[in-house]
Amino acid sequence: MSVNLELKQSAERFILQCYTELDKTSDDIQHRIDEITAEIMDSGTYVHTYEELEHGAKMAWRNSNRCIGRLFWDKLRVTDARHAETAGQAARLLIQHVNKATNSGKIIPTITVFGPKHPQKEHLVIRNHQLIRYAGYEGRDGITGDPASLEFTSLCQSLGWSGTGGEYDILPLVIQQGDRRPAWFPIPEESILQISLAHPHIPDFESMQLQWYAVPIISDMNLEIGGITYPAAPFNGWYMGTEIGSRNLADSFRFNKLPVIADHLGLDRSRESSLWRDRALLELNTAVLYSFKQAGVSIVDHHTAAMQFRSFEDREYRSGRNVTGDWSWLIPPMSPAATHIFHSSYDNEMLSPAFRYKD
Ligand code: HEM
Ligand code: NRG
Repeated sequence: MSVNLELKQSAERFILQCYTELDKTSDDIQHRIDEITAEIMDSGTYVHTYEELEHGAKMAWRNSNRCIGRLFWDKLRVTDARHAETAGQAARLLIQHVNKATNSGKIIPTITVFGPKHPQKEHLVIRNHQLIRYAGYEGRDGITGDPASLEFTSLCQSLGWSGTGGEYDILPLVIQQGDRRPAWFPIPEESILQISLAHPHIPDFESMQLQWYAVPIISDMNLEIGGITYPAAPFNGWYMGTEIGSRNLADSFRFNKLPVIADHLGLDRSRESSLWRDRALLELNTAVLYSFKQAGVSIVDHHTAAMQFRSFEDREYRSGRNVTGDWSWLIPPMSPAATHIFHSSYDNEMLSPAFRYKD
């Protein structure tokens, strides 16, 4: 078989950078590149060692231009799930991911990597956007739950799943092996840590019955390392408060909670210039941070996150690496100009290894 040149070059570039960062000798590097070249000639692809998978996944996080949380890239916990073949085996490993990453609230940044795309073998795909997410239902009097989940919720229902029709129904895991019909698996209730929102000063904030889950676990991106694509590699860190308080619960096309919060606060919604939206946003974000803290669940506010991102930038430059970033995603959706990121500019070149959207 002739060698796949593009794959060989991607592999070489990755091994050189990875092994250099891991302080390997030039002999080690040459030996590994020769080995991979022979393997690609023989089989059309190559298999990462655990060490390469682990460091490659960390590099992909470090290269995530849209992520403000990258200071901790070297602390990622990498679980090798390349042995999983069936949807059932994958579901077990995903529930284990949820449990171990949640860690009773002291969240551990974790990635579980399933088998790569392969010229001869079928691979697994996770159909969920995040492992834990709320369903969305379209009814006669509007949408209940998360409007962002309408399409995926319909898929789940077409597979035989049904929820309660409530505002905060947890969706099942949906896993597809090759071209087969996707299989669904409920996540055990006791595995899903959720936080009811209360406010440190506003009486009866709880009566609005707002809540969110503890751990965001993105499950619909490809992880690419050295030319090898891992189509199922869910990862998590912890939340930045604004993701919940300024977007998920606040966006008019998501849970749209600002009007009901403003009414609870007794604000004047008859004119925009009362800034009722901004006041409601501030109290909602306060409640998110306060409630997660009270529950002992890891979360970061946007000012601290921006300061951590500045430390990341400093440390990367000291290590001789350039920092790439996507300004429009890095700025927090609340008081962006109060962070240094707003006043900086970033090169949005996409480096490899990387997390990439699927087609
Ligand atoms: C995006 C924070 C961990 C990879 C983001 C965003 C935030 C964030 C605020 C923007 C999300 C949005 O606007 O929707 C954090 C925090 C972490 C963390 C506080 C705590 C440790 C991680 C980890 C990985 C990662 C562990 C991967 C190993 C990414 C990627 C995106 C992203 C790929 C872009 C997602 C997309 O394009 O939809 N992160 N992150 N992050 N983060 Fe992180
Ligand atoms: N905005 C999304 C989550 C995107 C990723 N955010 C993180 N990632 N914090 C949401 O559910 O609000 N992470 O890996 O920690």
